[in-house]
Amino acid sequence: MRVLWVYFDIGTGNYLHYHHGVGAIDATLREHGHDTKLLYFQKAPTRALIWGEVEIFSPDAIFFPINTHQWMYARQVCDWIKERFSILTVAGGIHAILDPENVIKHPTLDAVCICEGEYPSLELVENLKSGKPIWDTDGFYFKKNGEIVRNKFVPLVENLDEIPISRREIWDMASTIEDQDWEVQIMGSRGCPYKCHYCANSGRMQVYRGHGQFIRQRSVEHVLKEVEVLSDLYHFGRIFFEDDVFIMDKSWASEFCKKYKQRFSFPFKVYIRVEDTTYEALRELKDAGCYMVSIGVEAGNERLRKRILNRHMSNDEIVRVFKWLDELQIKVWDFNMIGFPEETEKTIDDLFKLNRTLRPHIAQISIYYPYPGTALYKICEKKGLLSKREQTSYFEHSTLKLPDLPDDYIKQKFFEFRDESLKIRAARYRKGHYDFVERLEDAAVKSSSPEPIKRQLFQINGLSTVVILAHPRSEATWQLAIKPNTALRAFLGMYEYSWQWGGEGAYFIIQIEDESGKHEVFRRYVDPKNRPEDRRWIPIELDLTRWGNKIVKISFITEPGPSGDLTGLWCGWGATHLFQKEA
Ligand code: B12
Ligand code: SF4
Repeated sequence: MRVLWVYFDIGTGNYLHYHHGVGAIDATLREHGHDTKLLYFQKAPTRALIWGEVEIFSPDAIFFPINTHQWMYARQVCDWIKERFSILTVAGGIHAILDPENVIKHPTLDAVCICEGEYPSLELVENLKSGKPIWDTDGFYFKKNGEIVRNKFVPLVENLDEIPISRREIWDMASTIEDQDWEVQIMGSRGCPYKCHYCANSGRMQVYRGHGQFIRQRSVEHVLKEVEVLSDLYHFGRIFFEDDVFIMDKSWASEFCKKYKQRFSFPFKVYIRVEDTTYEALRELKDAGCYMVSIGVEAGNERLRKRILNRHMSNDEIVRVFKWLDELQIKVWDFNMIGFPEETEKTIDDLFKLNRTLRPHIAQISIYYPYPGTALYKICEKKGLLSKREQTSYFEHSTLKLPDLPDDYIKQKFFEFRDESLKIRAARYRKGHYDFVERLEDAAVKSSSPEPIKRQLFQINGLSTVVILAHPRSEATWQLAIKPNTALRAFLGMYEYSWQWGGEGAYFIIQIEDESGKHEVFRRYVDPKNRPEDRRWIPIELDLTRWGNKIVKISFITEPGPSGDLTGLWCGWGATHLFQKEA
């Protein structure tokens, strides 16, 4: 049988992503000889494209893995398919599990998988193949002659090692890995012991009750086998173990660390939860090659965190774990959210403050999105806070009607937090005795571009740093006392967007104004679109000794190239700082 996967990954940062659920079901189907293909969309497709693909592959069933954000795209594509074909349309995934009654109501959808999909999908496809009726396949709700048929829930897969390791054939893995900065993702477990009110896992725990063990872990050997299989097939440099909480079972984590480091040297990252984390567990992770952990901070206000989010860790506990991570030199990526019910200006402020204390390497912010089937969704519903708006990601707008916090305010705080996170990062990587990127607020700025001068994370040839983003024409000026023996260092770069389109490069200019007037001390034309040698970080160093012990105005100026075309000139002043040379 032929199964066509249609997977939407729209509004999720423009990086290609792998999906473990699809991988696991796909490996199960392939093991039984079924033919599969993936249509992967980062932009909404057109009807003509969908029709063309369906005609070419001629599937027997079309499978939609859906989360809440992507359900709107799946619905649309389902409608288009049914305009022309009578192929079985099936939805599954977290949104289908948490809200099956609403999902199955969609007129052009034939079936919804209400549980883990490996065995039910196999049975469905085998039934199709043998020509048996499909309507009594367990694990699904069906629409049969306009009536909804609700079949039994299939117990959770008891032994995860039974699920074949996916070779990820339907994915364009080479591009996905490169897009993910040479990282592959693996999951060693299912389930989470916590019950955070906003998280789909807490809803899933309810739905799965009575159907088997919610928390399951693959054997260490099986996970290591997957690393081996993937490293035989693909070229990658790092691994992300995306288990919801990597250190759930300390003896499992310890055994994993010991065995992993004997066989592999890929640096890796994991999610951890503050309460489960001990110094010893972190030390073992570090020793095995863990270079980064992700931690949910989510709220800075302890009361809000406990009452609304059902997260019971204290700020002190969070600070303690961050200290350990600093000591062990493990980087941290923390997750934060704003826009909860009962959120106030003060609780948002608390989140900023806590992050300033924690100094994560990356601080991610999103706007709370109520997922059907979760405890917090029900609270929002009860309080009348839900709007009918759907959003394609949680980086857009609040979908709640919060009486005290207008959407515009939340959005403004969202952007402020993003800038704050870059400031924290710039401070962490502070260079020299005066770092201009960190001290951007001290500058007088002028810009004729609609994009203001601001901090931005630039990645060029895999090396990322926070820059002062300065679309031409722009000028940022600092008034400073220059210490004796000072030099200025910077890395100039134009973002990879500017390599393909837009204007013909830009001038990076440094000007110093002293009592005798203005002096242009540096000018460099950078044109990555036409000059491949400019597709890199360009290091510069200037001797400022002649201004030692003087107060000067130092300006970083960007101007368009000779054509005067201002489009797409993403100019970045990276790691721009003053330092004292050896005497
Ligand atoms: C790894 C992960 C990612 C990865 C991989 C994406 C993915 N969709 O799997 C990345 C980093 C890319 C990611 C991105 C996002 N994620 Co995410 N992610 C997870 C995480 C931690 C694990 C998912 C996982 O692999 N689980 C294990 C697999 C085996 O389970 P599964 O995917 O549910 O699949 C099983 C069943 O659902 C079913 N099934 C799944 N699909 C189908 C399809 C058919 C046809 C059938 C029959 C069955 C079926 O069978 C599968 C096997 O048993 C979960 C939390 C969690 N524990 O689930 C959040 C989670 C899925 N993410 C979430 C969100 C919000 C996002 C983003 C929207 C965030 C954003 N950037 O805007 C994007 C969306 C990306 C996308 N297009 O799906 C939410 C989704 C909530 C919701 N109700 O929609 C979750 C649940 C976390 C949360 N906040 O509660 N995520
Ligand atoms: S700890 Fe993480 S995965 Fe577990 S319920 Fe909370 S948010 Fe979800």
